[in-house]
Amino acid sequence: MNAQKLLFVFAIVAGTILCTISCKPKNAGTSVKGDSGVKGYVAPGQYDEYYNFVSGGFSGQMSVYGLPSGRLFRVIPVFSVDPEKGWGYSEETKPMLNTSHGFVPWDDLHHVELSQTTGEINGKWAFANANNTPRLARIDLKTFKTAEIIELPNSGGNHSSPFGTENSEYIVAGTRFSVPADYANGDVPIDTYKENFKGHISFVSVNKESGQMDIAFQLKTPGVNFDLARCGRDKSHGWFFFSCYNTEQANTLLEVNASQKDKDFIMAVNWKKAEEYLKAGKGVKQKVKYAHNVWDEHTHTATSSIKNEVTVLDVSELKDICYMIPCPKSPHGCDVDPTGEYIVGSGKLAAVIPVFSFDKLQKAIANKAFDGDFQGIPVVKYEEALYGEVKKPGLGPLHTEFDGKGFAYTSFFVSSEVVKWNIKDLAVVDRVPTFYSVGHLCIPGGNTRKPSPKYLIAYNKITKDRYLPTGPELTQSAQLFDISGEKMQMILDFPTIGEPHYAQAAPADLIRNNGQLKIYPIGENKHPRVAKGEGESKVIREGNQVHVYMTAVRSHFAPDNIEGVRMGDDVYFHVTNLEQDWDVPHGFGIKGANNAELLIMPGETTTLKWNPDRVGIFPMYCTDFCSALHQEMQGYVRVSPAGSKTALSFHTGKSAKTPEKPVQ
Ligand code: K7E
Ligand code: CUA
Repeated sequence: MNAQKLLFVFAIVAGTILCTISCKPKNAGTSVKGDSGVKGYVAPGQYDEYYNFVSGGFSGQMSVYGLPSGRLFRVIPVFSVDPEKGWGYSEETKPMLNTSHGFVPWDDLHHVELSQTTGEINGKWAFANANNTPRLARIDLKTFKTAEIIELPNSGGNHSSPFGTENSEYIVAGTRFSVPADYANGDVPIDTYKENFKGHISFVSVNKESGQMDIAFQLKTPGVNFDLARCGRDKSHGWFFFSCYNTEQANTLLEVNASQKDKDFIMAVNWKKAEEYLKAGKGVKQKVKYAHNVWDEHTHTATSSIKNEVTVLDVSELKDICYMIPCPKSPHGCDVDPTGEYIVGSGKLAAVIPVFSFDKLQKAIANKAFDGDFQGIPVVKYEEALYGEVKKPGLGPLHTEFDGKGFAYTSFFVSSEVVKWNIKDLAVVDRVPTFYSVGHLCIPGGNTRKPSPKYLIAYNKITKDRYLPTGPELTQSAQLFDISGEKMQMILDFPTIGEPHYAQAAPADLIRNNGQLKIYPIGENKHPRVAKGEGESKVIREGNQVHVYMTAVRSHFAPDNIEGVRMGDDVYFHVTNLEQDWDVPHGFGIKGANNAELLIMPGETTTLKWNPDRVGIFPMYCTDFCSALHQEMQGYVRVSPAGSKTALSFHTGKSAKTPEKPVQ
């Protein structure tokens, strides 16, 4: 079938499916059968079994749910500003969103990767990708805060990311858009894609103790679109597998032009070999520019530095790093089973799911069973790497997870279903509908050596008739299935934040016992503008900057009356929360601030910058209901005209006419 015909058939099938789901299916309301909903029930006061870390898509954030309840615990701000928590608004957090393009307050977060040791989740960190302005984030699971963000040079659309190796030696990030490298001349005609557009894959090292990231090296590849990736594990540890589409190297109307070939590729990368070349000095240092932003737990402050160099290995020159495995037809998901032997490619437009064998691939490479090359990269013969094909699995396969009991579960976007199949004989053994158009799946540990095969969650793009409508946009959703038996059984359905793509889950105890931080000890607060007690609170003027060293404790601020601020001043409220009890944040907001609130954790100092825009009295108050007298936790700032003689004064509890503290 030629490509156009196939696309046409695809469109008809997709159309038919959309028609059928536009009216409420007869059994949609009863898809949770009998008492199966009880399995998802977590009684009030009971803890969930798993933490579920879910990507927020175009919200740019990561959300944390409990499983099996589906209760939302927290939205962790990552790549987007979050006024609720002051993320990207406070002076301390602004540097986290710095890039070589300046402050970028939004991104598109698709994938979550939990750190691993010997192929098992270790509960330390969660990594996430920014698609739009290519970045990687590391979230510290002790604090549930974004601890680090590193920008990726030479990249566009950081989609094939972040995928980790078995010991989180590297978090790997492949570019979706190939583009002229940052170190090459980018002012070229767009239709010179084939010559001038290159792919770059970043291997970002992760310090085992601190988690600190660093771009160890990049692989320069021919221009294609890298879509998704997985590391090899166990026997295939040392390898990485990337799905590629647009191997046609089209630069316009990809819908048609990137669907020409019957097979695109899965690129197999021998990263241990790449490490050898790196050691042997085969890397070329290239001039680039990227931001590296790090959060300091002692100062509660981020710093951003711009780096200028990256080491690049060219895979068309260094012959034995990369191999192309043909894979039908615009593959999206690329997943490796818990044994490391089977590599599953999910061609969005393919009628089969090819399963490749790592052992066969190694033999094929040793025997040079190649079908020529793709711009210098050997193309392994399809049959020589193929273990077998899952026949007629469904329409539009996207992503596969594993249960560690010999079964794979693949999502089908077009036919809206999850299909369970046997990895050995490739027979489909079960299928269940999702409502509707499922993207990623998650089984806790489903990408590790040891999955826990109890639940599977499907993340759906379209919910149509499932929930109360909310204007032109309807919520996306997650659906929970019990997979402990032979047949999958839906037990819960809940809406999600933003658009969920990939998610991972970890046993609750693993995260709870990772040394979770409950408070920041005030004695260890190294913030340069901390006030460690009310006696240290003060207001000082440095030229046109006014620095307020403010403390917050139930239920007042010190100081809570400030006079002598003038038009044209930059006022910095450095608020230290003196509380040392778990879960007693205070908030801080002031009228007219072109900014957000602060939400200050116990023991922490956080800064809000404010430029008063008019003369008068400005109320400020605590935004987080902290005590019975929370509503009394408030104060005033008096703003006088520029050049006013009003002396700087401040206090809590005494008359403004007699400042209790000397003016500095
Ligand atoms: Cu399939 Cu961006 Cu992982 Cu979404 S991607 S579904
Ligand atoms: Cu402090 Cu409300």
